[in-house]
Amino acid sequence: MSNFRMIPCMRWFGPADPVSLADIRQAGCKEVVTALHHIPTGETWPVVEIEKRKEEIEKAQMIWGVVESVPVHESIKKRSEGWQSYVSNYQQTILNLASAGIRTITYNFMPVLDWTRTDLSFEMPDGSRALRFEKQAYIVFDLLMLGRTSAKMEYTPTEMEAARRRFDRMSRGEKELLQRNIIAGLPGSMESFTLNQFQQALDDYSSIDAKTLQDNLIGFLEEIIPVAELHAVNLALHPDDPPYPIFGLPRVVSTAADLAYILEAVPSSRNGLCFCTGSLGVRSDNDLPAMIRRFSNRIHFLHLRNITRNDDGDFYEDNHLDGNVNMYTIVKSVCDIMSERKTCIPMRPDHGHQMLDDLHKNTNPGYSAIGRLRGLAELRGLEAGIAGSSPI
Ligand code: CS2
Ligand code: MN
Repeated sequence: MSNFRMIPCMRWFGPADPVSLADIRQAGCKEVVTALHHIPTGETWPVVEIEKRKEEIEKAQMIWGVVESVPVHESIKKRSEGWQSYVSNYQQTILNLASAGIRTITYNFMPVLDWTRTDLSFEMPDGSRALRFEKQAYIVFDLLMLGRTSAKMEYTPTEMEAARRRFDRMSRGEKELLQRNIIAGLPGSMESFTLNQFQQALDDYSSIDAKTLQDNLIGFLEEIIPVAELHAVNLALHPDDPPYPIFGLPRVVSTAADLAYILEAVPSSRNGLCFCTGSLGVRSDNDLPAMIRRFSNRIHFLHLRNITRNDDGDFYEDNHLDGNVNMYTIVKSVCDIMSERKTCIPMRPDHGHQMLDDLHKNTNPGYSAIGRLRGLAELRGLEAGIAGSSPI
């Protein structure tokens, strides 16, 4: 039997999270994934605040294993005024976390918006609720509610006509809900916009194409990876979600070629990935098991989650063992790389369905306790079956 198992984790949004540390422990977690969400993006995380959070987790008999996320300030992504001082703050935060013994940091490099969905309460056939991205709803918002100027050039006449008909049928409440879902900030994302603020944030990127954004990412890594090396910290870049451009914004962390470019440009092993199967799996041209093998020793953290997609660009978050991501081949590949590398990789079930008692509770979309507990249990069972059948 292989000794190297994924480290079961769950994300915790801090003291205000309706899911408690005790809940997370009872779900079978050894480690907690969290961030200091109360510190504004761009500011240095003070040692005292880090220590306070760490002690709270240790009191609940777990470890703060992974930080998710230390968000990257927009000035760094745009290389606009003041970016150097935000880089210095980021470097100091890496050092402060390392001094507390926390050595894996997740971040993303998506402009303006973190992850994006159009429906946060999509009813599954069994009555549970899932998160969904529906292209037509996204077009309704982009074209008819936001009214982005170049949107017209990006959609077919049929798509625009269908969007107009849909918009005319929508009630005021449905329109408000759609807007809130897209720009009012999902759990974990630090930004929340009004329509005007959102348009302004998009305009700020008008001169930034994919090549520039990619250069800015590499430039950022060249500044922070030496610090991570010095303090033995693993940086784990989360892929784009969804993994294609939206609202005319460039995306540079979506494909195997994107990941290869980033990892080769800054070849240190500290420059690594948070391998999120739910994000990368939305593209049918991403061969996930092949990517796990290819980027093996650069994978520092795993988000295991499933999606069901269609050819229109719609997807919903499916049960962890159902959907287009073949979870058996994923977990099998992860077991293989862990025994090759002789290491255990932290893993969280990422999101889960709202189900059972949680349907009647106030929950963070995607982050209710029971759905994630189910996902984690299924993933660990799958792993135990695979690992148990392999030689020592
Ligand atoms: C989301 C994000 O994709 C996800 O899991 O929950 O909040 C994601 O964790 C961050 O973008 C990573 O920086
Ligand atoms: Mn993820």
